[in-house]
Amino acid sequence: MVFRKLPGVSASGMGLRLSQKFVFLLFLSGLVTLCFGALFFLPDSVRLKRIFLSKTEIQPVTVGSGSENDVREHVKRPKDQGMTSAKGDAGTRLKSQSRKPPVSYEATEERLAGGKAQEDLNFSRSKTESASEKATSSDHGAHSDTFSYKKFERCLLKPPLGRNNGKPDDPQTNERREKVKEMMKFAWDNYKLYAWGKNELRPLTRNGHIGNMFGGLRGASIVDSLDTLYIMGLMDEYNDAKEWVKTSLDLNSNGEASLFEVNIRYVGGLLSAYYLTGEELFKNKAVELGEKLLPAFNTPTGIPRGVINLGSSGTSWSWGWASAGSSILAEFGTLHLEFVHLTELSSNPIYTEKVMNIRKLLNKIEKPHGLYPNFLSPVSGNWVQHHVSIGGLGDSFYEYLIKSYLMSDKMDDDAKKMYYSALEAIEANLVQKSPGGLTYMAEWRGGILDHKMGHLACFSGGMIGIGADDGAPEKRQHYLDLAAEITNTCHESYTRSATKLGPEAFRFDSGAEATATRLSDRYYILRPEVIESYMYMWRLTHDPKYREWGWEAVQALEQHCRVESGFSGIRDVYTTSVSHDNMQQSFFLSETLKYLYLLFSDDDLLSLEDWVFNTEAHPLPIIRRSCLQDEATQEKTVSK
Ligand code: DMJ
Repeated sequence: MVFRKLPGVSASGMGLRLSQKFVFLLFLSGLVTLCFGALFFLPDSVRLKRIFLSKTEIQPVTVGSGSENDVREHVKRPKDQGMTSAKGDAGTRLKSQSRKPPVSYEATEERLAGGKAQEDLNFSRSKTESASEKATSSDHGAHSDTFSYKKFERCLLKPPLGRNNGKPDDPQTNERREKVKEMMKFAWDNYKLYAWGKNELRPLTRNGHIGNMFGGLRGASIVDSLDTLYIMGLMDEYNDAKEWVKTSLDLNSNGEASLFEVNIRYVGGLLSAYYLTGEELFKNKAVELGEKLLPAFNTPTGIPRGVINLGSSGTSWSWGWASAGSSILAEFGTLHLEFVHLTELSSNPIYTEKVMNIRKLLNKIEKPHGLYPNFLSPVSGNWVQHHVSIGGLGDSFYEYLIKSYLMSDKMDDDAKKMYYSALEAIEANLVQKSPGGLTYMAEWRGGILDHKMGHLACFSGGMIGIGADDGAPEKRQHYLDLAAEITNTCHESYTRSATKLGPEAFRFDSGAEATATRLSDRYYILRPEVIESYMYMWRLTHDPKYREWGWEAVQALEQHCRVESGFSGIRDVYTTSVSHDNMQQSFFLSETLKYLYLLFSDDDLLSLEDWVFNTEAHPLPIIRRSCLQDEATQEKTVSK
């Protein structure tokens, strides 16, 4: 084909010389390179990246070895990230008489003096990721009004701290309660002295531990302790903790964190602190942090991955050791309580939407023998392995089903159905009786039973107990009995050791009855689960043995775990010449000591009629939707 020369246009085109054309092209290509560079390297370019990259490139899946380390400890980080291991809540009172707080509510108000929330708190709607991710409140039962702390308070059946702060009449019980308070003060003072601002105290070496479970977040022991200090009336300590949160809790960390751990400890701790005190600071931090967790849900199924970068990139990974890039049941199944409250406080439905999506998938998927395996692919939404456990990797998923139901003021029927059918499957497949007559929960590996029970599984006594009232009426006593039997077995795992503290895992085979047979299972890291069950069983039955068992644990902790500068875990519960692990876990302050304190307190301190405890023992209030709406209506009528 012949091109005719256009009049007035030179042979070199647009009247440019060859060298000029070359310089122009060079400039153009430089400009293009610059634009693309900015697109890929600026921190906020993630959304644009999505246009160019496939999802998997944005959210790399780390395929790991599938080792079965306790997910709670998060010992292993994605191998290819080069990470090392880590252990691991005036105005006109409109309330009806029936809901009127008893006299000692003043005690609560005194505590809150100067720190109470305003009558109406204005919450800015949190950012959502994209328009498509926005959902209307009504889609998920989230209320659309801004949250009012006053309304919330009026909907409680009892003052949070009870009459007289839960002080028991019985002098001996009160003495024991005071002892636990002293332990908390001791643990806290040493943390403050040697590890302030770090995540945990190393009591032997008298320094702080940071670890890598919380990304760049710091002060895990502080956030985990806020509510414990507050309910114990350790107000100077609580105020120090609050001040630290205000001035030093930096949420703009760029590190890679466990979604589960950050949620249960930080989000849970901040939410509880807000609901107990009405300090807006805690609410704002909780919502801010909650927002940072959302990118973990950007997977094909909406099942979040276990590890998230808290920085602006929001990338997420699966644990390097989790089979085939899978997500862990106990991790993605332990977000519901906190996320529903994040929606409650922010009026942003996205949090509830995310966890309801998890619920939907789990409800639909086929379950082997009605059981929930521990590993699920966030990509395909299929189970990856058939390992089922009520201990590590599975545990708090079951706990959050029954607690979701209770926290919804018994409105969340799906949670209820899922909980009771899971419990039936557990009873049919996992619950065993030992030759010595001890009831235990075995683990299930594709149909084969492993006759082992982890310390972590000992929370199930309490869980089955609090769910006893809401299953089939004819099964109430059965569930209470089962709860008592499991709690008894866990107590046996303590009494059969030299230190009277329980091992990490105990077995029922090769002649063993509730004892550890492997050296590697003999340690005790200040875990709460056995004491947690004592506390629930005490509240449910008032059988004095539970308080006695709790006192045994206090004495054992004092004797074997208390060191000069704090409390430490021990490496072998079967020898009294103990070797300490040099770690005061933050859950010791958050859970172990709180459950002990509650065990020796009256039942109206954080009454189970008003509160559910998240899996890190942070109390979250039951959401009385009808009362809150009623209060809202009454308030509007009055202000007209
Ligand atoms: C805590 O962080 C939580 O209770 C979690 O659900 C499981 N275990 C540890 C303490 O053992």
